[in-house]
Amino acid sequence: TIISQQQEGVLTLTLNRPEALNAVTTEMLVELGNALEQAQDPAVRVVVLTGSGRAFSVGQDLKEVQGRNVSFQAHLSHYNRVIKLLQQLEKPVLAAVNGAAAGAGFSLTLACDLRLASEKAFFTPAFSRIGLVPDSGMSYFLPRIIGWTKAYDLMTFSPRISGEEAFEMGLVDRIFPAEGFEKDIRLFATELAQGPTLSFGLTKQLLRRSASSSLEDMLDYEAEMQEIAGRSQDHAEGLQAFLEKRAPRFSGQ
Ligand code: LHQ
Repeated sequence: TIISQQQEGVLTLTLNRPEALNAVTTEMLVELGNALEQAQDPAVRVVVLTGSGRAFSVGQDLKEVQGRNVSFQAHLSHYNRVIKLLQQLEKPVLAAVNGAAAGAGFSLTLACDLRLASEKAFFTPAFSRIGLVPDSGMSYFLPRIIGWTKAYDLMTFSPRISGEEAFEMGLVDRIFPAEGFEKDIRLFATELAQGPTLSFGLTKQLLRRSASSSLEDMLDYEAEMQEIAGRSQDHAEGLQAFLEKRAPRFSGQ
């Protein structure tokens, strides 16, 4: 249910149940979690999460849980493992949103570092429409990305948000034409993978800490991270390339 492909430092993980609009099953979550654990390999410098067919993912496969007296807490532990792995990866994680992202499918995109959307993408929280509350990190990420009130509004009324609207509210970072979307994502990701990915990873750690820290703490933590970045090969190369007026060749180390 997950296709994993690695090329030029980019690991692409594709949610692959196109006949079910990539509705999420337990099997898919276990496979995705395992693939994300493998993505810790330093040869992987960027991770792309996308969906096959016309949707990104419509969230939990409601047929899998319907009529079964599931423990929501137990079931969500599978989602939560994936959300934590996406956040903990010390490298850029890109959501390439090719179509519908609903419910926990929407949440998955929020745990990624950037959302790159096709013109055909749309987002809908969906939870409130079936009497549930947001899960899989949505209540954490959404207010931090678009602000408290807007997040409350979306999570309560659950409208369909087009890629364009999502872009305007800062939920989507780039929009690409539907035609050639895969190629555009590949180019974007490959270029990013040639960047100073160690510094990207440290920056991600800073942002994570920033979500619940004081200025004092952040100043100390920035200095700590800069101590690491400042001793990296990429910093030495970046500095030298700047002085020699040429393009840097970063290794991610
Ligand atoms: C689906 C689904 C789906 C099964 C479309 N499941 N079949 C965690 C813990 C435990 C339990 C519960 O959940 C969670 C986390 C969650 O993710 S809860 C939220 C689950 N997701 C939703 O509620 C979204 C439901 N889907 C929709 O609102 C629409 O399908 C959207 C807006 C995503 C797409 O609309 P359309 O493009 O108009 O497509 P459609 O509605 O016609 O759907 C196509 C087919 O896919 C249809 O089946 P059919 O047999 O009529 O062709 C849908 O029933 C099926 N489908 N989502 N989540």
